[in-house]
Amino acid sequence: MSIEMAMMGKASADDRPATTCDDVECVMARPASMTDKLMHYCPGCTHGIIHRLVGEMIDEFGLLDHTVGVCPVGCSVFAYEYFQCDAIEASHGRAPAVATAVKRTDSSRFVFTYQGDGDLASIGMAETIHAAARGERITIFFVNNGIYGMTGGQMAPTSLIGQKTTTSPSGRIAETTGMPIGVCELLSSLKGVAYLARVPISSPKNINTARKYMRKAIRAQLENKGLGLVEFLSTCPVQWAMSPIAAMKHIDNTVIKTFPPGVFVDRVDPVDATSTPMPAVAHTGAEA
Ligand SMILES: Cc1ncc(C[n+]2csc(CCOP(=O)(O)OP(=O)(O)O)c2C)c(N)n1
Ligand code: SF4
Ligand SMILES: [Mg+2]
Repeated sequence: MSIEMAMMGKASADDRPATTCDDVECVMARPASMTDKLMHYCPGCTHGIIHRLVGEMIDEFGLLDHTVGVCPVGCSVFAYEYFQCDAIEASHGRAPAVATAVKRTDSSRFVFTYQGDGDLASIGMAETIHAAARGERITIFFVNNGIYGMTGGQMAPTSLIGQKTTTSPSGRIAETTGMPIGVCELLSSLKGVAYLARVPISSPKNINTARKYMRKAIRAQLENKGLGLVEFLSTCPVQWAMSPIAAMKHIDNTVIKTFPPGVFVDRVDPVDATSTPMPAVAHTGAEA
């Protein structure tokens, strides 16, 4: 079945798991594209929220039978356990290369990668840039929590100046370790990118904005326009040594100063179809 046909047969509420509560109205259920496996993430970690958003999107576009997820190394290494779709585990940083192979082998598949910042912006930077430059028809969900969560809180390319990590115990210093890498800023000059946006996962309003951005990034692939990437400004309360609530506030009060949210590239719905490439301007992330 083609992706177009799959999209016509969108998953409905009837496809969702039945609730066990007969005497209450079910207003929210697990997306049909997700398993009932208990997640292993720490309290306050936004990986779980982003997983749910991915599941919602697969349901919304009716893509479950056509999706291949490419999972990373990092805290989300077991992401394949949480989705009902087919999935492949890539070596650290290699997810865009694996996704390229899957998509080129069977272009009827919807192919996404789910990657942390150590995975995507450090060891996998070459794969990321070249997949974007080639305009691969893949969708990347990029979880920027500013740290190597899984391996004990080492500095990532996205760690903030002054951020204390296990490899920068006095705080990151620009003179010796450089400035944080803005992945959206970096990729926005590449013509193969069809959609690029960054959103904080810090409030229900911003999560709604994330849904809007994810729809566009998915359409970039389904409409054969190029690579789509959404960067999620995410928490790691454990390695940041913060409470879950303080970690959320930290995103809004501090992280967004280094990583301004917004849409960087939109060739999916260009404002002016005759003006390509789109200027790489970050709009405010406050728009809903
Ligand atoms: C080739 C290779 N180098 C290093 C590692 C060790 N390693 C595993 S996860 C990880 C960091 C993951 O950080 P990130 O991608 O930001 O994910 P997070 O845990 O923060 O979600 C590292 C360095 C590895 N598994 N393979
Ligand atoms: S170490 Fe950080 S990124 Fe990993 S699961 Fe815990 S809170 Fe999430
Ligand atoms: Mg990380």
